[in-house]
Amino acid sequence: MDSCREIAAQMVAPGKGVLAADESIGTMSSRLEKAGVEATPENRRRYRELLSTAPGLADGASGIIFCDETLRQTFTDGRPFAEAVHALGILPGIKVDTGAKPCPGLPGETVTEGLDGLPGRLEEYAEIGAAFAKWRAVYVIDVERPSPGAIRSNGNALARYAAACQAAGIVPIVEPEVLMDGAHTIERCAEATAAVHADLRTELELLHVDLAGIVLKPNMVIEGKDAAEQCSPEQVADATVQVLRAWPDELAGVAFLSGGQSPERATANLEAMQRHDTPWPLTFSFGRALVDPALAAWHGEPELVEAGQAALAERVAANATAVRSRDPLQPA
Ligand code: 5MM
Repeated sequence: MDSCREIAAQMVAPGKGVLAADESIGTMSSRLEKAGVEATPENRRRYRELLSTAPGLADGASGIIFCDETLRQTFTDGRPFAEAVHALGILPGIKVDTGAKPCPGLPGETVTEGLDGLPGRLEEYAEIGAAFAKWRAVYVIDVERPSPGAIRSNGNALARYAAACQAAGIVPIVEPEVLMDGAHTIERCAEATAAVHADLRTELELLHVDLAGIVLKPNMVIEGKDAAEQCSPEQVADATVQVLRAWPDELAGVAFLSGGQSPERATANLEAMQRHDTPWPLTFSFGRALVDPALAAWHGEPELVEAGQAALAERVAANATAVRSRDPLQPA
């Protein structure tokens, strides 16, 4: 348990965030194809190696989340991904959920699956070298949703996952994502996110999950992507921190997902959060807001690997700088 606390603290150390490169095979394949790259296991491997070996990545990234396929692949030089990123000073993590699936009894809502056999899988991932894991629950907003059933089903699954991870000595990233889909207001997002978090805290407590040994990965509290007006970074930061204040001080840290925001907006919102005095660090665990520019710059061309890496390094550095602005000991 103590090792979970130490690793969680490393993951959210000042000036550091986590790169989410754990797209499932289906998601990664469609993103590659959209970028004009053939969706093969080798191209998915090349892309993850490009990301992992971006020069200076360890300056701003404490960890990288991979999916099962990547964790079983190797760098071009034959070293397994976990071993190779460890050597770069970066913690390897593994997405262990098997996806958000339609929830029986709750049309239009999902429950994330993957609990069957989880303790055995975690044992194997620990042997392969994973330091932390990730599980993402997904909640939609509309007039009647997220429903109490979806909130409770997903909260319980997140807690069971987190408890299993800590028993295996692996830090759980606990990701309750309230989607930006829709035209809802920031106030409605705050209401839904608060309800999701309240249930999640109860479920985590019931299963004796040590909050000092988890990293919470929530959505920012923000208007829906089809809303008429976009909120300012200050409005997003105020609303987000207000919802997060219900979490106890012992929580190791908060690492936000980007949720479909532009890379620049996600960074500006993260930067605005730093002006709030909170008992836990507020950092990033972005996927698209870090990797989209890299994929666009690379688009599968061997001679553009450096351009892709430069695009990733630029986004990681921007977010690391934003996060560093809260620490008076670090230059902003
Ligand atoms: C990288 O995307 C992750 C996995 O997605 P799928 O299993 O659906 O392919 C995803 O969980 C990601 O870690 C989070 O949603 C954060 O990513 P964004 O892009 O929202 O920052």
